[in-house]
Amino acid sequence: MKTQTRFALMALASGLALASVEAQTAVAMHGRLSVQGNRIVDKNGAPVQFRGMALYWSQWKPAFYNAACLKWLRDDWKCNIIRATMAVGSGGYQANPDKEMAKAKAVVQAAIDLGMYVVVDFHETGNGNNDLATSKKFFQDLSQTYKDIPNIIYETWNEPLSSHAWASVIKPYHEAIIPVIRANDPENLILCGTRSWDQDVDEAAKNPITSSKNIVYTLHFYAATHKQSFRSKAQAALDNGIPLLVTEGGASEATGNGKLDTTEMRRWTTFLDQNSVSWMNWSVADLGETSAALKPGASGNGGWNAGNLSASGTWVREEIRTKNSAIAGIMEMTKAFRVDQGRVTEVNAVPVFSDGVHAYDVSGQRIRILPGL
Ligand code: IDC
Repeated sequence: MKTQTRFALMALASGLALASVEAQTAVAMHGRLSVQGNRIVDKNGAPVQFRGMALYWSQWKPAFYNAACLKWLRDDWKCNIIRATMAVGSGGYQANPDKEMAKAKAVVQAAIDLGMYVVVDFHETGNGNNDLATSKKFFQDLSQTYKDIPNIIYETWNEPLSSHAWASVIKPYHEAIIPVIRANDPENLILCGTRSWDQDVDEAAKNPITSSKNIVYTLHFYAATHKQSFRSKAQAALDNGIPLLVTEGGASEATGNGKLDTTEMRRWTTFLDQNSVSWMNWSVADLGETSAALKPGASGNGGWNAGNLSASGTWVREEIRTKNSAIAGIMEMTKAFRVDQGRVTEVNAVPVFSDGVHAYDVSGQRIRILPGL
């Protein structure tokens, strides 16, 4: 989907080159995702990395499950991916299937309209395998409804515990849910949770799921608790050939509260960038806890000012905005026209990075934007 942004730039570095650029959303640019080796790639086979936010538990913070909130996260935070964290127990989908599914669908529809990727998470902490019928019903409904759109990514079990064995409990659970999704949706990514709250990705890599393509493994980290040894496990998993995606990552302690460790968080985001691992931050909520991006009382519809953001929210917004804006420059390139000695030629996909003010060519050389051209 195109937005109204149109600008032109002159590449001083390469003589008389003129490019006209039209903005595109992440999904318009990258389309259907798939897995190649340990990377997620786009419709053209190019590795991609997305950054965004995880919404908080759906039954406790439903105010954020709407299009206005997502639009603000896309336009102000520059998020290109979002996670609907669909509570199962604790008054979630098990007790109120229609009510909770309606929230999931509101978020997916908003993501479709806004050209964002959307992870729908079966937010069972612990006992995802206890009620297979509920889980199958959830994913049958979603995959039947959204089988034709590239935006959706299914997350089958938020966090298995350390007491669940990968080989005999977790992997068989995923292998039971995957065919339910695949009967409707043969292509879109399926994220599979790993042992010990999505930390033992190295174990999954040694015994991966082979019954379907486009399987990605979930990694969670809370930087004030999980440090280098957890990154080493993630590196081992990647080295063993499986792709990872972080559906919850943040600078707080594992409780979601406690210390905010932005030094360790920086180490994590550097690691994720080096390995093209997409991530979402926990969480979009207006709570007093450290991991909540918003201070109590912030609107459910976005429009947040600096005073609405917590210390975590301030840091994470800056990180997502800065890094996704560089990508947005590439995403915005649909057509380029080169003018050389009076001759105009159309060229394809000239890679140009933009921070919204300046544009840069691939070598990092600054290119001047000429407004109005
Ligand atoms: C936490 C919330 C907290 C809530 C708790 C309930 O931040 O307000 O009281 O759930 O269990 C996870 C879970 C995620 C947790 C988060 C922080 O997936 O539900 O949210 N966390 O503890 N895994 C590791 C950390």
